[in-house]
Amino acid sequence: MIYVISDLHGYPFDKFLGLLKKARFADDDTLYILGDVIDRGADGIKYLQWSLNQPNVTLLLGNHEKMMRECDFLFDKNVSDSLKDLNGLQRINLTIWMANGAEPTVEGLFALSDEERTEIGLYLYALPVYKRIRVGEKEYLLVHSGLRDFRADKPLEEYSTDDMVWGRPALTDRYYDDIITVFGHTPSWFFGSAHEGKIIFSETWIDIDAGAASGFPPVLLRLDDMVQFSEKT
Ligand SMILES: [Mn+2]
Repeated sequence: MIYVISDLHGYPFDKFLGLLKKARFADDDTLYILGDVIDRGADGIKYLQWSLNQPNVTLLLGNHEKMMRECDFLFDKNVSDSLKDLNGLQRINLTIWMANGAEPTVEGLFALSDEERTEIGLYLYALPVYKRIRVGEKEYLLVHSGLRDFRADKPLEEYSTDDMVWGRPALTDRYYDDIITVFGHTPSWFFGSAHEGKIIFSETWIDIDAGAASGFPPVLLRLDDMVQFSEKT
């Protein structure tokens, strides 16, 4: 079975494990987390440390992991001990990330050993930006934000990383006719209060960001049969 979830944003890690248990997620199942495990909530670093050790869990790059990566100077103990040494671009990158809820992630990072911090730094650079998968008869494209400036005839390699992690689709947008695009990043409440806390299924895409960053429980979706799991179900 293939499961997808997105935008956990530091959602309590024990609750997340409870969700997997509820779904009877097993070693021969696969979970794709579509980015943004860190920031806003407290447990972001726990997701990074956990997922990098799970052979059947793939974390895709989200814009928050990308911001963290752009602050990789924080992984250098000497720099983190003396933030005054940061150059202009490093200060800008850190300011952007902090303005996007990075405080608990930065605190978590400083609490790690040098080895643990290095391991996470290398992991961030290895995160894939998108995945093409097949589940049963259906083709899926998994990507954090959907595709900015989408054109059906444009090869995926031509989208920049930012097009894939910072896009902001409209409810009326259409992607591929023969591939279902699954993304997060835009919480479903953004498309109107009727969608609050729920996954949105359109004809060509599925938005699985139920809004954990805004207090709505995340929803785990099983692609094989479209069964949903959350705190309530
Ligand atoms: Mn995002």
